[in-house]
Amino acid sequence: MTTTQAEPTASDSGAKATARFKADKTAVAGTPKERVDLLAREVLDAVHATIRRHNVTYAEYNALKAWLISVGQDGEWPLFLDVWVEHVVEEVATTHRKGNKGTIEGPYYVPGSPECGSNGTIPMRDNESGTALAWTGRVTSTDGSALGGAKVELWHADADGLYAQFAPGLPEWNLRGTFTTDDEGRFEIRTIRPAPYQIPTDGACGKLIAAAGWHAWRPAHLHVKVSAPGHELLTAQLYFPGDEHNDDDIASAVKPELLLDPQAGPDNTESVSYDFVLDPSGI
Ligand code: MBD
Ligand code: FE
Repeated sequence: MTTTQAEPTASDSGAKATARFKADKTAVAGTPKERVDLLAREVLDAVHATIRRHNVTYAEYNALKAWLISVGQDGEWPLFLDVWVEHVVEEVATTHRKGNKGTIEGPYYVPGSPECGSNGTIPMRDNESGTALAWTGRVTSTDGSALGGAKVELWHADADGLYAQFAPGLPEWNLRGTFTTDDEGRFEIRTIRPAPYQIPTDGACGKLIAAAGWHAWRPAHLHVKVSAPGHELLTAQLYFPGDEHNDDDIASAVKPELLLDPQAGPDNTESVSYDFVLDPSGI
């Protein structure tokens, strides 16, 4: 299979993220009326204050209305929210943690990726391009005890910045796998280094980026979900030192604790060590 495919489009990556979200998550019924009242009112108050402070015109109001309509039509609400809002939700949800820092999930997680054991290679094409990356690590609890049987779900873009199941032309589970730690909590993963990632620019989010003069880049990143019985699920991303977008990630999801320290090996290979510490749940 060839890796040279059309650029990911809004109707592919963005809208597919909407379908994925609907398949996995449903709106929670039963949010207390007082809470909805409080939050909706404060968000509207903030909008009103911005309009007054900057004398927003009818032309600008109609531009906003047209743009909001197009976000839905392009299926880009998950993309919009995960890029510009989720990082603050993640921040307030995890302030109590003593273990690993996490960061946002983003729009491209798919549950149920193939099992790869404690020492394995993530599903990839025979001719997968990119630097080979060998990652060893260990999952422990905050008290230092090993977490055997912990799951490390890994998903990431390929060397062209494309995600399987969202961009066209990739095998279903390409660069998506579930690893399970051994009795000492250890895992060994072989994958490739992903490329920096540009969010789709041909839909509503791209229109906002262009209209505001922003850029569309995220630094290269590996997504993980790490889970073990009796522990809080850790959702994180790992980054590579020196990436020009580590300091201006459009999704504001980089933290210094999430930077890898890969060591170059022979023949376009790298090795890296990165461990996870999970917080016990229910405290
Ligand atoms: C991504 O790959 C991503 O991680 C986020 C947060 C938003 C868009 C695309
Ligand atoms: Fe991503």
